[in-house]
Amino acid sequence: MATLFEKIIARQIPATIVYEDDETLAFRDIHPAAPVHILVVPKKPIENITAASAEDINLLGKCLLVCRTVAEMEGLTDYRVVTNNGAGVGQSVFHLHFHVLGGRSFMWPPG
Ligand code: DGP
Repeated sequence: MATLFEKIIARQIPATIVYEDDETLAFRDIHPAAPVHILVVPKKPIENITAASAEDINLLGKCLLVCRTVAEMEGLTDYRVVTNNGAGVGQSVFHLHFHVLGGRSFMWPPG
């Protein structure tokens, strides 16, 4: 069954899309945890980092550079990039995504 993010990629569910190219999509998180909270996803349906394979190496790098692109588009110089890998650490949508968070200060380590 298609995940929520596959449906957003396919335009079956609306989202506020801020960036798209042939391999990735970036859209605003519906429950923002910061003034800027954007999700960067590969269009390829990879569940998470654990499920990625060696052939995904360029795509994973591309996703990180898209995180930088959207952060720059939002005027951020300092920002956090997070991926939750597995339900035990908070992954709720099983389509790989990178949270780009900014516009406020953050604690380290995260709670
Ligand atoms: P995670 O918990 O790491 O799997 O993050 C999933 C994120 O997806 C969470 O921050 C909320 C966001 N989200 C859930 N449903 C929707 C939706 O329908 N639209 C958008 N734009 N974001 C969603």
